[in-house]
Amino acid sequence: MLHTMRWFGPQDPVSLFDLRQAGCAGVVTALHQLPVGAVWPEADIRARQRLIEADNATHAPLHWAVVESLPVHEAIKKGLPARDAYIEAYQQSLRHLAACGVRTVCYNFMPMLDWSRTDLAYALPDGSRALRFVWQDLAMFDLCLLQRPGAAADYTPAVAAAARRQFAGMSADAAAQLARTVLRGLPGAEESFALTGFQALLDEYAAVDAAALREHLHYFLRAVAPVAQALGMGLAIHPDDPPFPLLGLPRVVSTEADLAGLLAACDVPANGLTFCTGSLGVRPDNDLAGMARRFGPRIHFVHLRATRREADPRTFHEADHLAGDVDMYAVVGALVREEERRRATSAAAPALPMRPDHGHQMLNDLHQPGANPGYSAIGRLRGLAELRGLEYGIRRALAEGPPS
Ligand code: DNO
Ligand code: MN
Repeated sequence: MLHTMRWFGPQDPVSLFDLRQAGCAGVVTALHQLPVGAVWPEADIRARQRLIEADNATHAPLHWAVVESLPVHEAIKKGLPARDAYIEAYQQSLRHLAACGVRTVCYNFMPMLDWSRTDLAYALPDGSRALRFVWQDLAMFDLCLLQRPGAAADYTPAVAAAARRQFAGMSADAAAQLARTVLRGLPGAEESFALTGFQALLDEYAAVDAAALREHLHYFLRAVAPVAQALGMGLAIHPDDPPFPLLGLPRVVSTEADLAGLLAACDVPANGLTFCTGSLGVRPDNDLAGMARRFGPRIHFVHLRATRREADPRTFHEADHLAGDVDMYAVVGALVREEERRRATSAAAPALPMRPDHGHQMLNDLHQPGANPGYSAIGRLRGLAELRGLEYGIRRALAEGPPS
């Protein structure tokens, strides 16, 4: 696989040399400075490429392997009349990226919120810190802070009662922190919100149920995937994170059936997946290794990360890369076999780009505030090192049989 990490651009406290030293050959980045919906000018894409390649003559070479993300405008998700202009802009950005040789594009189709957590510094037994999602904390935000009409129907009476009790004993600071964590938008999310006015934005989705959102996704795919196909690109939709509806907003990229449906909606190889094990793995009904096998040819990009489900329903934290609920041995095995299948078809088939999705805050990074939650250097370096070792072992065992 092509080993990559996400880089948030010149503002990222993690440097391109950090990525090199972690063993990356590819960089995953986006033009975060441009507003959602704008055409990405070719000159801006080339400028970012020059930054990435600036030290290539004298050091281990890096290249821009994957765009994450080319964000989809809310008008497209809502199916508004303005969507066609935004779709044209999207197609134009794809043309510009292809002209620069950047051919893999990750995006997601989650309404309003990108990935969501309720705790960004959950202490693990070894003293490192992880991202965590606690369903009862989301209920507390929803019922007590946002006070969304109709919210009570989304929680069991027991969860709702426990959330209200917990909220009654909570300090104003802790409540404000929870609201910031849910609304601020995590790294890579292009939008963040304030509590005031948030309900009005949610109301704009009142008419968009899961069936409508799915229809809007398929409409988008039928418009952009053929363009990507003609340009020799791979579009890679990122699954919902977490893979269930939040705050009354529908989510339609959560299950194997969802993925099969969106691939069938425009059945060209360019219409493909970001196979994010951490997102999909939160649902016990997602058979990850089987999905990696069944969707193999349509996987254009891989996020490897393990989540650990906790006792309370829908609650999980990000575990060590090889130690969560995800059977990483089986998943990486399926992906290595998929890569070999591609190479058998064409010797020039490019390596499948993968990144260690997130990592824990650990070692020196615990004392260095400022890194993006989930995206500090050392935890991701550890994750990548473990995953590279796993991949190496699987490859040798496949080629040579087990060691004697
Ligand atoms: C979560 C992360 C997300 C992801 C975006 C893709 O698993 O990988 O930030 O990058 O949702 O659009
Ligand atoms: Mn991911």
